[in-house]
Amino acid sequence: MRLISRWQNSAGERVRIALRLKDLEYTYVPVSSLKADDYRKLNPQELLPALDIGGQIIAQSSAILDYIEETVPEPSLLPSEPIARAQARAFGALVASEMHALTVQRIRRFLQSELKIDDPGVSRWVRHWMTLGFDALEETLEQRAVQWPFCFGDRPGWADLHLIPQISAARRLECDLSRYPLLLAVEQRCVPLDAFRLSRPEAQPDYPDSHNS
Ligand SMILES: N[C@@H](CCC(=O)N[C@@H](CS)C(=O)NCC(=O)O)C(=O)O
Repeated sequence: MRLISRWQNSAGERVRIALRLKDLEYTYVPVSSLKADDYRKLNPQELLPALDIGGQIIAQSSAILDYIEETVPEPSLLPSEPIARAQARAFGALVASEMHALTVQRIRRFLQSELKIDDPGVSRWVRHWMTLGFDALEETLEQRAVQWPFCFGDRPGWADLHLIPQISAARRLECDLSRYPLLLAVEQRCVPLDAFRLSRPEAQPDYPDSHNS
């Protein structure tokens, strides 16, 4: 399996974490090592990540995560109890569809360059969608039937692998996260774990040297 990604690719980080939680070996292929045309031929959506399984490409992190979960069911990324299972999926969907998709770099660029929205306006856009999302995520954790150490269980899974990259993205975009003690407590538990630590942007081979200085 080859995972085509980029160091600062939140959707790719979700997949990197999932692969490591399941102890699956994969080759990390920085998109910068491919010609733009070659990547477009592999993945017409041109977004990252893409999973290459012997020449067959799966795009979209949610589809990749489903594929991984279906083909390697154990250890499962999802709770076994159906309601908690659906809630973990809903938590991930909130992050991917209602937060990340609205604040990702190409959306911000479009607001700036096509709609001529100034920097404070773009920051306001980002903070709006991040705040709505994080408020709902925090309240979701408050309302859980059981106050597990991770989002939906005693070990990290689907919800956590969506949450952690989104928290990092929010910090890069200077969002205030101090109002989210439950989310930050989950982050504290995830960060030292190998699956999360080794999936961080700075642990990727294409992480630019300039960021180390
Ligand atoms: N819905 C997509 C989102 C993918 C996405 O927006 N990826 C961004 C980065 S997180 C991207 O490809 N940006 C272009 C780039 O990094 O070159 C998924 O979950 O895979």
